[in-house]
Amino acid sequence: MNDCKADILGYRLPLKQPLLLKHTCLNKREGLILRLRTGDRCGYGEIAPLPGFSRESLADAEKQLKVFCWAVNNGKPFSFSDLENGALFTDILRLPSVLFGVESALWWWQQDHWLVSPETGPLLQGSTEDILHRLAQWSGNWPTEFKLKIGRDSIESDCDRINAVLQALPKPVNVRLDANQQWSLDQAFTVAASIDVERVAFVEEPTAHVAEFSRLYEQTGLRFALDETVQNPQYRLRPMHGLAAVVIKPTLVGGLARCRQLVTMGRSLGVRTVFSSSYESSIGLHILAQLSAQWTPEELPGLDTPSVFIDSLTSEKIIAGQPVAFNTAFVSDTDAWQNTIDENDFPLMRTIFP
Ligand code: OSB
Ligand code: MG
Repeated sequence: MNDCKADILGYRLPLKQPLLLKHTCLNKREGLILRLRTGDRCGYGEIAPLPGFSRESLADAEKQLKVFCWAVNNGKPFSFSDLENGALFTDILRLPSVLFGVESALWWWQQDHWLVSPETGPLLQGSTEDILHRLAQWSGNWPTEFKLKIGRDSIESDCDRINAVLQALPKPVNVRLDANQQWSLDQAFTVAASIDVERVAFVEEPTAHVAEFSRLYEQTGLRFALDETVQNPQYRLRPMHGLAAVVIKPTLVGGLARCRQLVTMGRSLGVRTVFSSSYESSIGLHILAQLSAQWTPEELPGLDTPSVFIDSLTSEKIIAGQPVAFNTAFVSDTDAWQNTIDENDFPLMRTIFP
C-alpha cells in the first residue's frame, strides 16, 4: 500500500459513575484513534489498553503507535497479505492493543459496506436490586442470553444473585456468568450445587487455574468459557471437556490474525466464539460489531458496554465514511486537556500525531 498517511487522535471519555474492574477503579476512559488515509479513503482503528486487564499502559501503546505512524508516513511499504498472515511490521508492532488498532484500521480501509449490526448480549451489572429492577421493567423481546457478573462478593451472595436473576427471566432465557477467575474450586462446586446449571450457558473463567475447569464440569455439569486464558498469545486452544465458548476481546487478545485463528479453532472444536468489548469508544465498538457480524454471524456478541459512558464519541459521520476534519471537529485546546477534569470538558479529543 503506497501513499498512505497516518494520524492519531487521543480521547478522554467521562463515565456515569466510577467503573469497578478487577484490581482497579476507573474514573475516566482514555484511548487513541488511528486514522489511515490514501486519497479519499480512510480506515480507523482504536487503541485503548484497559487498566487492570491490559499488560501495556496507554503511554506504551502511544509510543509504539507513533513509531508505526512515522514509518508509514515516511513511505515504509506494507501489504494486505502481511495483515492476513499476522506478519505486519513485526519489527514494530508487538503490544496487543496496538496490533488490534493498526490491523483493524487496515481492515476498515478495505471494507466496501457495513453489515447490519448484531444484537448484543445485555450485561447485568450493579447491585442485585438494580438488576432485578431492570429485568422487571424489560419490554419488548427477550434476548436468548444475559451476561451476569459475579465473583466479587461472598459465595452466598453469588448464589442468591444467580438464582434471583434466573427466577426473574422467562424459562427459555439463559445466563452467561463471569467469575473473572475469582472463585476457588471449592467455591465453584458450592455455587454449581446451588443453581440450575442447565440454565447457565457457561461461566467465564470460573477459577484462577484453567486446569481445574474440566473437573468442575465433570463433577457438576457447569460448562465454562475461556476469556483471560486466550489473552496469552502462547496459549493454544485444544479440546477440553465442558468447554462451551471462547470469549474474544480483540483489544486484549491483540490483532485480527490471532482473533481469526481463535474463531477457526473454536469452530473446529465445536465451541462458540463470542466477540466482546473492553470498554472501547463507539468507534472500537463499531469494529467489534462488524467483526462479529462477519465472522460469527450466529452469535450474540458481548458489546453492552456503552452504557457506562456519558458520551462515547460522536462517530456516526466517521462510520458513514463522510469526511471528518479531526482538527476542527474534535480537538480541544491543550489547557483543557491538561487541567483538572471537569464534567463539562468532556469528551475531550486532541491530536497526538503528527
Ligand atoms: O470480564 O469479560 C470481562 C469487559 C472488559 C474487561 C473484562 C470483561 C469485560 C466484559 C465485556 O464483561 C462485556 C461482555 O463480555 O459482555
Ligand atoms: Mg470475562
